[in-house]
Amino acid sequence: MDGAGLPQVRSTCPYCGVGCGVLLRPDGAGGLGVEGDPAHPANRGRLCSKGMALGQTVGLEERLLAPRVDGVETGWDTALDLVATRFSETIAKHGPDSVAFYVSGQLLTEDYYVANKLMKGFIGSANIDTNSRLCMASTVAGHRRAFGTDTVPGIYDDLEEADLVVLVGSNMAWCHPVLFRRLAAARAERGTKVVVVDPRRTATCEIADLHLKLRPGTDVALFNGLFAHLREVGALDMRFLLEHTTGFDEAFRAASADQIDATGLAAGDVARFYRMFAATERTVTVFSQGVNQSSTGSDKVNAILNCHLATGRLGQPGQGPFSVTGQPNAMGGREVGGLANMLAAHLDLEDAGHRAAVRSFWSAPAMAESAGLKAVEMFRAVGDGRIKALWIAGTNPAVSMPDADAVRDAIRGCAFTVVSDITARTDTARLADVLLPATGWGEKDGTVTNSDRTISRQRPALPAPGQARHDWAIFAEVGRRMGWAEAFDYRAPAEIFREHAALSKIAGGFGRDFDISGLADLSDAGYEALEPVRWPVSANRTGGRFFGDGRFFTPDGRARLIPVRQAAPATRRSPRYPFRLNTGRTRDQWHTMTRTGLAPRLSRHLAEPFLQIHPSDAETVGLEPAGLARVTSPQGSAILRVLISEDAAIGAPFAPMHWTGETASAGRVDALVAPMTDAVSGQPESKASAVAVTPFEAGWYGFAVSARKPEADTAYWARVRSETGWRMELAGERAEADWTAFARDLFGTGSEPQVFSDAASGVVRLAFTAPDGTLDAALFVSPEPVAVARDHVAGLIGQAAGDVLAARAGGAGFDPGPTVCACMGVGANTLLAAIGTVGPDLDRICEATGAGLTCGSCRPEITTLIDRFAPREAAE
Ligand SMILES: Nc1nc2c(c(=O)[nH]1)N[C@H]1C(S)=C(S)[C@@H](COP(=O)(O)OP(=O)(O)OC[C@H]3O[C@@H](n4cnc5c(=O)[nH]c(N)nc54)[C@H](O)[C@@H]3O)O[C@H]1N2
Ligand SMILES: Nc1nc2c(c(=O)[nH]1)N[C@H]1C(S)=C(S)[C@@H](COP(=O)(O)OP(=O)(O)OC[C@H]3O[C@@H](n4cnc5c(=O)[nH]c(N)nc54)[C@H](O)[C@@H]3O)O[C@H]1N2
Ligand code: SF4
Ligand SMILES: [Mo]
Repeated sequence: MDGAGLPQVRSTCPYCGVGCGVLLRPDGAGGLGVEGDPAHPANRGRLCSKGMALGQTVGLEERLLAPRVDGVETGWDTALDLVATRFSETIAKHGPDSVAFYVSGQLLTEDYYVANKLMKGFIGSANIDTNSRLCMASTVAGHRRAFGTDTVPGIYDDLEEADLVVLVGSNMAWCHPVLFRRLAAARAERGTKVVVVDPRRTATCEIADLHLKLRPGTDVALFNGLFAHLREVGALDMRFLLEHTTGFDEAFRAASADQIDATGLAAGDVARFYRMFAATERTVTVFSQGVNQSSTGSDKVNAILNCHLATGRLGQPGQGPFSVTGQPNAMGGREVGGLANMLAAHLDLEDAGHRAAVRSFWSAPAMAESAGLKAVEMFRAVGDGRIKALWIAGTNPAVSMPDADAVRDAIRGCAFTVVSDITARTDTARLADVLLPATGWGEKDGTVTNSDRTISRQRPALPAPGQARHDWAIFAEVGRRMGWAEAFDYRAPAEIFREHAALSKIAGGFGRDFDISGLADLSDAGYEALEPVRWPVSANRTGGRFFGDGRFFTPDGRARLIPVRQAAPATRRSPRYPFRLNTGRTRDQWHTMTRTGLAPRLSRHLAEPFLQIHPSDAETVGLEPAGLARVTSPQGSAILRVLISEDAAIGAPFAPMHWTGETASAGRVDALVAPMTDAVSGQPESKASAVAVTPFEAGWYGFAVSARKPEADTAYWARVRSETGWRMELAGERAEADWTAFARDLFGTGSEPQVFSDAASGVVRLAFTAPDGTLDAALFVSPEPVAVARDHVAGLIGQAAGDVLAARAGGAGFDPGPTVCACMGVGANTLLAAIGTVGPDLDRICEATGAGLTCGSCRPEITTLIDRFAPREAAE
């Protein structure tokens, strides 16, 4: 209880794999106060901008509140009967492999466990795959090849105890911000050296002693070169290699056959990195999607693991390879075996003994015997009719899968599609035959596992809205209706958790890593009160690091070094498609924006789909700053705002993955991504598609603000929320003949606007006022990219309409510029002004402006502004 007497609920942030603890304080009217939990070991009270804004995302405006069949609201009985009947009929007629589930690392462990059990033990197919295939599959494959199991050896504290941290293909400053702050703090304290390996310069480079801007897809060459260097300088741990590993000779031979030139890096930089690595016992190598999302992702992982095994650097404080997971429950999904090629509890689907043990534990009538279809293959099978009934839960594949237009068409063409989501307004939900309303974060009740194996509770602080039900309850009810009443007779998540924990004892018995049997007898009250706990939790041991004892989960107990060779990305460039498109994340949006998009303050930072492109590339293809680019690939096309920046790699522009058909006209970058996958893991290559870039020749540009959601039908538009309603960027090929008619359509109004029109410049401005004289909507049109102070104009909605049409619209007030600090709404111009007055001191600038003091996620960007714009002599 807090001072106000309202109950305070301890829960976990639903976004990234850092897994920060949060304290929730419901206000009794549907709202939620959110702060960091000082007692949670992952964040110790810190939160990033996304966590801080969680309270702005729990409103019910966009929520799906009742089941729908063919777009018509219905009761649960009708919807679930239909789902059970259609799945049963399809299986009876075409066999178990004619149906599939596509689920998500954002489901809770209990949800995931039930879905996996239903498919693998009862339907009798392994056609359950997950968006983790797009995310962690290469790491899973690499871990299993080297360790025998999918085991993350280290813990977060290692980042603070290391003397060298190498970040490979990880933009930690934006994607794991709280972990980044922990690392930055440790570095300030003990002088940790940081190396970033990324083809582009990111905010993460702010704390880098060395940034290796390697050519895309050449990490294997870099780490193979390191392996060879380690031997050359005598940095190998011969005892560890002899006693605890196999495969050295072959792996070393493969490594020495590679040429470091492939990376395109300066020899001096490479030598410096190799010297640092060789000399530093306490080294942690963090890796993320720049490694995983590659046609050689598994080999990249093993190239990194080889170097740690060769030096014996793992399982000790401050040492080890460290895969940081993306989604809040990526790890939990792996633990329940949610991938099509895994069983439950880190057991192997291909092992008959493991299968038999799980079959008997579940009393399963029809165990899957072999691996099911991995995501890319699965949607191909949906497209060609082999899969006839599909259930998608907690993910938005029409946006996030490679070759997204083809995936969208496949889902649309599927004979029967079920989608469980919290909203109907997603590109995927729009294609569903049956739409099921799930409870969302803040309402859900269960567990998640973060990147360092810590299991934490998500606890409900809000009631389930409308008819929404928990995902586990929906899967279980369908299981019961398909005829397996006893096996799916769950009444509470604690029961499911206990079963999951009991099953892991079998895994422990087989000598596997994932054993939480110590939690199998947890009472309901114990589950309710469960504190964050790191697995394993068994009679033998709790938490800690793996492999410190040199024992691995392979048949001979030794780790394997894996021979890997550098290979170019699978998608080939050509004169027609000369660029490599890199894709990924921005600081304040989460994936397809269904939740972060609800928080106006998160939409102020990078509020449009963009193409970050190097000045030399921009010049080659004739792009203008702030203009628009058309990007095409053999798969599809997109129109993106041009952001010219030396941070981008030459030849490899970058675009965010967040924009959808709901938020932009042509911003879905996965429409461009080729469905090429890693041969070992099946993970798609999301970061190296061959594309062409040309200017989009806009006849006009527009900017709109509105109290209500505007609807456009122009070649380019992108729409986000503002504190007062909505704002939208627009462009079209040819100017409209009648801007008043256009604006009325845009804003859905019949009323008469005030119009300012300047024939000489082609500038047109229209303003609609509400009956009380306040500004309702406004549109700014110009033949050039529109220059107005956007935040200022958005702020005029609901105010006296006054000067919005004045010649220098927005010029009246100071333009704070694009938002840098989302928590306090501090813009770049405000920060530049502060740099001018207080000098190039980060803390003083933060004090002066209020930026960077709340969650700190923007501190790397403020440092960049200081580096670039502070007067040189003052900066010394
Ligand atoms: N703000 C925010 N945070 C998130 C998410 C989000 O949507 N928004 N999503 C979460 C999820 S699910 C995930 S998986 C993580 C992802 O976290 P990250 O992996 O850190 O994020 P990405 O932006 O996908 O990609 C990381 C970097 O890989 C680089 N890269 C591209 N190609 C190569 C290459 O060939 N080699 C190397 N070394 N690097 C390369 C890119 O330039 C990019 O900077 O983030 C999690 N956190
Ligand atoms: N080009 C490119 N593509 C990528 C990536 C990339 O870097 N580049 N990254 C890939 C990676 S790593 C990932 S993880 C994926 C992420 O891609 P997705 O998983 O497709 O993205 P999300 O927006 O997180 O989708 C989650 C969906 O679940 C819904 N939802 C939220 N909470 C709940 C709940 O409790 N229950 C249910 N049933 N639904 C819920 C949300 O409204 C949303 O529609 O994208 C992948 N695609
Ligand atoms: S770092 Fe941010 S997004 Fe990730 S769990 Fe923590 S608060 Fe949530
Ligand atoms: Mo991910």
